[in-house]
Amino acid sequence: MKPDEFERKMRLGERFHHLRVEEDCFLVLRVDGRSFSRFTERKVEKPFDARFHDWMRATTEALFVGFDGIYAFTESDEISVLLPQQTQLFDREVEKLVSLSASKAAATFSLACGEAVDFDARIWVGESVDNVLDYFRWRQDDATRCALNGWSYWTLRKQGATVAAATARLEGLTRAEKEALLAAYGISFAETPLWQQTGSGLYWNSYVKEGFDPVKQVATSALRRRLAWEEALPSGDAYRDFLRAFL
Ligand SMILES: Nc1nc2c(ncn2[C@@H]2O[C@H](COP(=O)(O)OP(=O)(O)OP(=O)(O)O)[C@@H](O)[C@H]2O)c(=O)[nH]1
Ligand SMILES: [Mg+2]
Repeated sequence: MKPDEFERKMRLGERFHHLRVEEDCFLVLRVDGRSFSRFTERKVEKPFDARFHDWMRATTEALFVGFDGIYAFTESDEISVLLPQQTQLFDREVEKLVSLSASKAAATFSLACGEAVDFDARIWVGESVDNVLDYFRWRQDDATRCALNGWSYWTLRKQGATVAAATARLEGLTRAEKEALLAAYGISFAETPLWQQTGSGLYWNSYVKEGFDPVKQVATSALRRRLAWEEALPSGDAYRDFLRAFL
């Protein structure tokens, strides 16, 4: 077999390499820590740990900058990064976007926490601004649900309940019932830190940098951007209004 023919035949096995995200669609990369229930149980404070949150923030920043995002959101062990609608990053190739975002997240988090961890990654595709607003509302709802579950579960465990007993006690409880359970132990869910309840957002903040040109002896000004965190995100419709500014 000629070398060219052999090369072509072998390339046929790279079946998914031609997959690309359609043009004009919004693209969100979402990474999620692998087996972090075990990792966090062994390594960090329950139900939430500020150090763990710092590691997630460092990972979010690395992804946001590395993939040139326009907005990023993190809650629990997951991160979503919204890319510009017209991004041509990696030619919009699915394999590149997924593998490199997982590897960037794993490398950054591992260096931050001092232990090797894994992240999985996926792509969410949205066709309209409304779609994207719904996406982030969806992930924020997940943050609230996970925070309430985490607080309820670890409150019971800290009172001496076994894994099975705490899980069984929470099975089928509504949101209001879980909040009532916490209240019975003197915890007001509404007063827990907002970054736990509604997640944290990262975006670019533009500002004017004033300077002085010593050659021309004139004052100068340049538009610069810096990273800005919002740790007290609004929720519901107010969150949609907040997000519209980035779209
Ligand atoms: N103790 C503690 N746990 C946290 C914190 N943030 C997230 N977690 C835990 O991280 C886990 C994330 O959930 P999942 O992603 O569904 O679980 P997972 O074990 O990572 O499973 P896979 O993602 O499917 O691999 C939950 O068990 C959370 O309670 C934190 O600040 N402290
Ligand atoms: Mg996970």
